[in-house]
Amino acid sequence: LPEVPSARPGPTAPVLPPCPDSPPGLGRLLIEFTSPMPLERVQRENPGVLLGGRYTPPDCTPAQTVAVIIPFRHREHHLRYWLHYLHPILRRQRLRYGIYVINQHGEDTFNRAKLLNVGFLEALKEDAAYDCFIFSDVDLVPMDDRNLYRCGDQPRHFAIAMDKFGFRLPYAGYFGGVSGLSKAQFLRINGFPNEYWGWGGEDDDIFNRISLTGMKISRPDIRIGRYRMIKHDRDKHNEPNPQRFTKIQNTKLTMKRDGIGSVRYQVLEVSRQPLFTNITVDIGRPP
Ligand code: UDH
Repeated sequence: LPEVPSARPGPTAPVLPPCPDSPPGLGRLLIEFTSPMPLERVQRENPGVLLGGRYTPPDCTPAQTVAVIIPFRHREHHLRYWLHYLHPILRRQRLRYGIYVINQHGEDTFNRAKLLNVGFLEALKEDAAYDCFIFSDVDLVPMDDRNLYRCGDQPRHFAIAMDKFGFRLPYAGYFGGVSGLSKAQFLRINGFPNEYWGWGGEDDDIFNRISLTGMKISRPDIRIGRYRMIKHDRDKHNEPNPQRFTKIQNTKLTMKRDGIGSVRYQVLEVSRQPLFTNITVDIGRPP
């Protein structure tokens, strides 16, 4: 009888170990915003990042897939510093991630929280595997990469000790700057409000939503949650919203009808850049 060739295992994908809970080599960072930062340099420094700003650790399997969502308009100069610092940080943190810049089209009043809602939905259209969403202002860079950009069993507030607030939490219910929610946590609060036009209040509304649904904010150690903010003047068309004080009194009533379930917008362009995905969107204007 002819010898039956033994089944030889074909080239299978190697099974990678899980990524470490506490990745090695993390700590304090020196952050400054004075060196020139051309985009070509940032691209050169990050060859492992794939088109659209996607990255997967080559040697371990991460527990989560993280979409980083940035509300944006006319801050190209800040974005270059953000990408320069954050790509290596997220890489060292052994994350599988993608970067989404949600660019508000036109010159009507800015609406940060609505842009973040758009980012949540559009990132999921790009990759249904996203299960953790980090919402970051474009001008905030962590000073310590032990501040892990991951989701946990409660919504996470990362930017708790900013230089502009003297490295302290400005008030106990502060949830601004950089925050993170799992997909389930985000849906549980019906996402973010769409009706905060102009500066302020939307982060307090999000804090209220979290409290009202029985969740608690988790925060890093105050020595680790330190941030530098890129100094800037007040933007045009993002004036402080005078309605914010009354609106945040009413979250309990408004959160059911205003949120991820009711967001209306039109995507004008999705463009996959080497270090991020840019989504330009028409979100309308205040009534
Ligand atoms: N953003 C833009 N473009 C805008 C407005 C806001 O991209 O025109 C985004 C950006 O990601 C920014 C975030 O929204 O980081 C938050 O807006 P902000 O930086 O204006 O809010 P912040 O509280 O500053 O950081 C308030 C104005 C400070 C003026 C200080 C003058 N010395």
